[in-house]
Amino acid sequence: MSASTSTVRWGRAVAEARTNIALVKYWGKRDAALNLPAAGSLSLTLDGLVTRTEVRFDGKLNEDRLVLNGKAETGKPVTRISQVLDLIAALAGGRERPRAQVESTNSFPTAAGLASSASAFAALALAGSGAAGLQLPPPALSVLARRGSGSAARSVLGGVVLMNRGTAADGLDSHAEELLSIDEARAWGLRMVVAVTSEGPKETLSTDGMNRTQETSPYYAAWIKSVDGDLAAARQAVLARDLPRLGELTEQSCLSMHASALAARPAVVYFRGVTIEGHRAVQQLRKAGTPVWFTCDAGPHIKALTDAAHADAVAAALGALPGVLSSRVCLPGAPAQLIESGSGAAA
Ligand code: 2P0
Repeated sequence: MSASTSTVRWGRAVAEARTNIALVKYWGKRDAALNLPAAGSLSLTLDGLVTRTEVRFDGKLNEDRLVLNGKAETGKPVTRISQVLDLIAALAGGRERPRAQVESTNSFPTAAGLASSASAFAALALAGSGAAGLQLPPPALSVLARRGSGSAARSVLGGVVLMNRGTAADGLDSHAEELLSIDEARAWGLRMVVAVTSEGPKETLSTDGMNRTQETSPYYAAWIKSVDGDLAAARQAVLARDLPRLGELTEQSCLSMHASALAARPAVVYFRGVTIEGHRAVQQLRKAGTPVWFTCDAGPHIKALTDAAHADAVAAALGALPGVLSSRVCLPGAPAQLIESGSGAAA
């Protein structure tokens, strides 16, 4: 082991991060190697959908190990966490690092299809850097999480989060920032209803879906061109606490993103029948006076932005749709948190 490595305190740490739902979506990259987004995005961090991750550097291990919800993983998931741990080692000044035991659990059933790389890589970035003795400020932590997964950059922060596209070639200005704290977002009364429509892993992974959209969709350029304006308008709507305007932009951004994906060749289709029925139900609720707006991500689940006074009724209405397995109301969530850190088994 190099001299510089021996000065790093390789220990263990535990961190928690929550998933987030984008109101202005991220879909496309300006640099694949550094995982830099082609445009900014805006999200709500959600309470209750938590990933808890322990990283323990251990000089006795000869490879990184990942245990996800009690099951040992191999292959690509391990390679992805190893890459983030290598970046942490570089930040810590170590030329080499001990291998690590990483154990991660989700507070929500992975089979429900809500398992998210956002909470996973935000928790990994915080636990990994903590286990290497680093106390990274939120922008640096967000940059690190972004290297694991673009949406993870946002889960480092709580409340309403703005992800900056950045312009620097090294990507160091491409990080998230808090636009409203968890307390401000809760005081406003923001709620996200999540209706789970199917079990099992998604059919096209987000990274593959967005890459295919970027490479083949004739509508990709128009989609990216629309994001800056939507983002500026959504930022204003958040600062003005204008829920109808934010909701309108949320629904537009989601449908524009999916329109670009639908036009990819071959098409990237995340909707199922129930997803479209969810959109229709949200429109009908809105016509009847409920402040609620539809969104969905790289999967068939229905999400609806609403307020505290209407969230239970929205969850009940979406929960009653044929094909919806369960629905829940999520409050704005907290930033990623370091739960424990200390010396571990690292030699
Ligand atoms: C978002 N999604 O803004 C968008 C909307 C899904 C649909 O960010 O390639 O898993 O790891 O950076 O973060 C999912 O993309 O993609 C995503 P990578 P990620 O939430």
